[in-house]
Amino acid sequence: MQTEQNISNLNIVSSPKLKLRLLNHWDNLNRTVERGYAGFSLWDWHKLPGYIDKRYIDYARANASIGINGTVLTNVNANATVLTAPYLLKVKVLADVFRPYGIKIFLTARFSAPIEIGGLKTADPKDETVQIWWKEKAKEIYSLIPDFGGFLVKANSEGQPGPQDYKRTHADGANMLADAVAPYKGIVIWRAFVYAAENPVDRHKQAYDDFVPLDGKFRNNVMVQVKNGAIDFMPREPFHPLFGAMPKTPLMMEFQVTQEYTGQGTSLVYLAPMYKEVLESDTYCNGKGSTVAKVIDGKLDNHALNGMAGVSNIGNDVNWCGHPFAQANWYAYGRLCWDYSLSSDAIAEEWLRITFSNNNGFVRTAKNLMMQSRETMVDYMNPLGLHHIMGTGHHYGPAPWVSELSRPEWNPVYYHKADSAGIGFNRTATGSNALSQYFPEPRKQWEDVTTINEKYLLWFHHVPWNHITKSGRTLWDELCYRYYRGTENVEQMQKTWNYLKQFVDAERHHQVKQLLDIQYDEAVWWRNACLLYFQTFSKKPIPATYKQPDKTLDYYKSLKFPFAPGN
Ligand code: GCW
Repeated sequence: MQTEQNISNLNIVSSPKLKLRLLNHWDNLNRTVERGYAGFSLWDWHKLPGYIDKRYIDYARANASIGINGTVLTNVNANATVLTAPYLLKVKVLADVFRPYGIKIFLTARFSAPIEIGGLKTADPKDETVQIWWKEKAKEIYSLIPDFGGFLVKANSEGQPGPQDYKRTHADGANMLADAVAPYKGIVIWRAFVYAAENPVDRHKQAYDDFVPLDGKFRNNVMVQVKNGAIDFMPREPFHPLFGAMPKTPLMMEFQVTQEYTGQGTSLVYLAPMYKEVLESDTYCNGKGSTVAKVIDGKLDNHALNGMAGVSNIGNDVNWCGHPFAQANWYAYGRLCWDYSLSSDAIAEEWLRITFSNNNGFVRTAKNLMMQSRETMVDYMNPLGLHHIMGTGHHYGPAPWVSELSRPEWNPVYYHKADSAGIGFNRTATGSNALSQYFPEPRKQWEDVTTINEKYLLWFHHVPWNHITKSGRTLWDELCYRYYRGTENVEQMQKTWNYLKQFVDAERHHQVKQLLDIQYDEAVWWRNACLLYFQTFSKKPIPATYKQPDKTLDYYKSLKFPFAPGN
């Protein structure tokens, strides 16, 4: 009705393509939100269970309207306290509020909970007292929440405890929890986002190395949740090589809706094109047409379980997501869970019509703005396959020069490998050979610098500065071209938004305008800082036709953001 379509002859049959359509909140019990840019957590744990904030109901309604049917309330960097009796009473109240809207609750399980809140000496999954502890915990949870969805677990990654602490495998850990929830039809979602500082192998390869040997070893109520790419929600990543490589295990997609690496709280970046790019990528695991979407919907391998998870961008901000356009990403994520074959364009159009205006001129122009925003962001942040060159800790802004962090794979220099010869990560057979983890067709396409789609060029290759790219420009000139094109496009976005003033209420127009001004400054900052730094290796000038950076590299290196949000 809000899109003003004729409803006199409604005849619509639509059923979801995926069964589990989940939000993953990275919300801490103290209400801070890891990588959250929309205020504090919605969950007011202190006042629960007595006080039911009206927003819990609004949250459930909003999610139900786009088909989201489950929510993980707590951060994957987990706190065992949520599994204690007083907190479970609070969780029960939320479950009761969400139930009428068809939304199930899941919790993150801290693997060491039996020690921390159970008083046991170990959390070894092969230890019987540990197994019994989890069985009792599951029984307690289900007595309060009979339709509890299950556990999401991040184990043995970035300091989280896990089965490997006891020389057990991820499957041993997941299966122990799966056995505890199985009597109640619960499931365990085990994350594949694992990498270890002690492991000298290219971080790109580590999850595959760990998980592929475990294919077929998980209980049938376990799903393995895989991020869209092998590194970490970068502005652009090739699809994760695990998709298609574990046919005996249902793999769940994990997208990031919150904009940790894609402009945080200040940038207008519509993410549906990024999600679609991954979903439509062809893994070739069962021959041509074996897209990532077909792997996760389970049809290729007859899996009963299937689903997607999106790391939430929701907080207690007055408009839920902070940036007025960030809500489009929540919306688009939900719509794609329901039907991943919808186009980004169609979803943007729906969202604009129900959010701003049905004026066709407005919709056409604003949709263009949204549709180009992701490519623009890639251009001014991470063009040509560059990745992981952001600031330390808060991940805000550029810092490709960082090289001193204790873990090698936390340093941007690990990823871009710029030197006097060139730039990029050689992941071919002469380098880390991460490409060997892909099926032959994508591998062949990507291993050859002449056939690779240049959007992935520096992701897979270390390329000489004088290499001639498809445009005819040298690599260095192409890098400059893309960084400048990105900032020019943000300028264009500002102009377009100014033109749209006539269609949008003054308050929201002004909000977006101010944010676009910040985005422009950030784009120039990314461009200048990265080009000045890479220039110390290329020793080539930024072509004179471009406006030259007005600040020095030292200036950019000196910038500090001690209280940047989400950290
Ligand atoms: O993207 C990175 C984030 C961490 C996050 C981690 C993960 C929850 O920087 O904040 O931790 O990934 O996905 O586990």
